[in-house]
Amino acid sequence: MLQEVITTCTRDCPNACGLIARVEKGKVLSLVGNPRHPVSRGFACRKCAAFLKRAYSPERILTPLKREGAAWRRIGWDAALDEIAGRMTDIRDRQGPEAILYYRGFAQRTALKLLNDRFFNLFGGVSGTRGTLCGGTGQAGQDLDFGRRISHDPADLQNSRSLVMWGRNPAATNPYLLPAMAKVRREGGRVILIDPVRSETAALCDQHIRPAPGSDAYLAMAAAKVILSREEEDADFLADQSEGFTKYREIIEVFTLDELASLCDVSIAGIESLADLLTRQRPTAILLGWGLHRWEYGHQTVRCIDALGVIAGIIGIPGGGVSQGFEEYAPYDLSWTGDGLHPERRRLLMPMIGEEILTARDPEIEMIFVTAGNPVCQAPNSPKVKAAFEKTPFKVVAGHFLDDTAQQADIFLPTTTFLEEQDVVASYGHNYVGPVNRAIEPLGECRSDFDIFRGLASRFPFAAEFDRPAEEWLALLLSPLLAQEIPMEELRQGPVRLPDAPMVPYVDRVFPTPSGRFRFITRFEAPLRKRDEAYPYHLLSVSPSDWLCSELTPNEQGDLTEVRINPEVARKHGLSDGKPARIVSRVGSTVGQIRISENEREDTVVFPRGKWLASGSSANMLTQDLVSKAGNGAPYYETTVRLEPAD
Ligand SMILES: Nc1nc2c(c(=O)[nH]1)N[C@H]1C(S)=C(S)[C@@H](COP(=O)(O)OP(=O)(O)OC[C@H]3O[C@@H](n4cnc5c(=O)[nH]c(N)nc54)[C@H](O)[C@@H]3O)O[C@H]1N2
Ligand SMILES: Nc1nc2c(c(=O)[nH]1)N[C@H]1C(S)=C(S)[C@@H](COP(=O)(O)OP(=O)(O)OC[C@H]3O[C@@H](n4cnc5c(=O)[nH]c(N)nc54)[C@H](O)[C@@H]3O)O[C@H]1N2
Ligand SMILES: [Mo]
Repeated sequence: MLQEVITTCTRDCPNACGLIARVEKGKVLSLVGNPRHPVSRGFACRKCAAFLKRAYSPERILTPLKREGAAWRRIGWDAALDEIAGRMTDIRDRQGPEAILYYRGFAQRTALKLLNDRFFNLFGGVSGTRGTLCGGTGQAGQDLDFGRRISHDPADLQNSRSLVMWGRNPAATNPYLLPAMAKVRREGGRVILIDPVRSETAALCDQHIRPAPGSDAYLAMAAAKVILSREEEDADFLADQSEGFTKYREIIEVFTLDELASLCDVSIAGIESLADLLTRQRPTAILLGWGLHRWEYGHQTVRCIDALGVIAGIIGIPGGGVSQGFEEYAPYDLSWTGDGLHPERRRLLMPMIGEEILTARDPEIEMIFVTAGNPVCQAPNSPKVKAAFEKTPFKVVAGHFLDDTAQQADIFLPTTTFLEEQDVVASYGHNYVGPVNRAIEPLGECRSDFDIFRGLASRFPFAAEFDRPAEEWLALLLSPLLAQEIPMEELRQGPVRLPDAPMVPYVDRVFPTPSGRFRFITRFEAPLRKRDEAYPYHLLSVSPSDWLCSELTPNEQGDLTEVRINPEVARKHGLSDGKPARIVSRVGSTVGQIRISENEREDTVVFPRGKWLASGSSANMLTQDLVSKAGNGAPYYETTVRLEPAD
């Protein structure tokens, strides 16, 4: 009998689509969009169909494994958990708990996975991580400006007359935006893409502005300058609801419009078209993507765009706003993570995790426990991260496949996918919490992270502090939501909108800053990007459209990553379309397959991220491990490279 299970995609994507799993005889036959999800509205992307192949892949690991020399040996759960608990106790007794590093990746961010932290806190407070590989930089910028980053609800896009996709590629990464873009255009409004790369989204826009990589702050200043020179700014807002405007104006007065145009490499006409859109096709919604974050001064870029939004008068109005992302942990009572059980423990910087592990002292890192991440492949400077893992005596990795990080493990623990889990998930791309209902029993011997940590906790004196059924934990974690008269049964049946989330933030134009006003950026540091003649091209290691982060199977590592370059660049280095090329940075080198494209800039190499080191075609073999100036983000795109033919 065919059974339909309502669930939600929990993968690392802002869409968090409502899904229906069609199940027969304990097997998911198809995963389709849930038409009753107000944001994804029945849509499910092709990565979703591919996910079934992933979940049922013959390469998926379904039993715990223990490394023996170069080989893996199957072991039972009890043996695996006993050994982990024993090693942890020994390390804590000799070196203290901070000799253990817990690394929680981004692959899956459901409610119950917050309890992973609870386990480590009950154990004694191990070393954690700080900062992020994803969106921290821009968020830091918006927190400075608005007091707290709050985005417009996606439903508010129906009020927009024009849109700016700024460093965002929804055609690949966020499909719920596509109908909104189409609607604006149908109704005579324009959609502008701002991206140094000719992304999949470009074809869905009216105009593509291609600034020099990392130069958007100048573009935003230039558009603001045009609006101010035309005296089309929102003068009331500037006078009554903002602070720092005079200082900000001094920053932009330093440059002439021509200088700004040259700094961002956008024509005056291009700059004017952006200013026109903002002031003459109001309201405009500016949607910031994650590409903007991956720069050392990404927070300044975002702050300059926020300033442009204020000057254009699109803040606090329906259909407007400078929106960026949502709080995926907003619905929960975070005290259950147990972060308050100890004085603040050591936290290693995620963007420099290799360096941080290698240089950690008092105590040194003796053990790493990884869940839901593949840092050897996805964190900057893979060679260094790999060296750090190799140097660490004991590693446990919980995941689905033997990826680059799992290959470093001494013990590999096989985890369930969301099809096999009972949980809930919020989104970093909208305001709904969605149910994760178990569609099938765990495959093989797989266990959810929750069951893994519950099993581990049962081996320690604090077992009782962890030992509750999942549903009970969910009720505790979700207590802020349940307190608002949203019963758990309702949440099991379909997505629920967070009642406190505004449709339009800052409508009263009062901001959660100390003064209650919007804060303009008042000091601008020009990024010092000296052209490195030996490595002249910016490596833009963007999100791939065909897969998610590093979620590929070993089988899918065969083809080289397709690397897009301009014909002039190809000519200069003797590279041909379809042929392999070696890409070299100051960190390392890797190989890709050249795709020559008229539409790419002459100063970029576009290299989709995610293929494993094992493929020989992996972006982070090249990237420098730096940290952004605000928000502890990972400025992947500061890395520059050179190209040479490869055979
Ligand atoms: N198919 C697919 N979907 C995904 C992911 C995936 O791997 N594959 N990853 C998920 C994750 S983890 C995230 S964080 C999101 C990311 O979602 P997006 O932000 O939409 O995607 P990115 O490719 O990270 O970056 C968007 C664009 O920013 C551009 N960019 C880079 N530098 C600059 C710059 O200096 N200025 C401007 N204006 N643009 C710039 C890039 O060229 C890129 O096209 O997507 C999620 N969805
Ligand atoms: N060069 C370059 N690198 C980048 C970026 C870039 O723009 N350029 N972007 C960065 C961004 S935005 C992000 S978010 C990061 C993402 O990087 P990571 O946080 O490392 O995430 P994934 O690659 O998604 O991790 C995938 C692994 O998680 C495991 N996994 C999946 N679900 C679960 C689960 O429920 N439990 C457990 N225990 N394991 C699970 C699977 O085994 C899978 O192999 O990558 C970053 N890396
Ligand atoms: Mo991300």
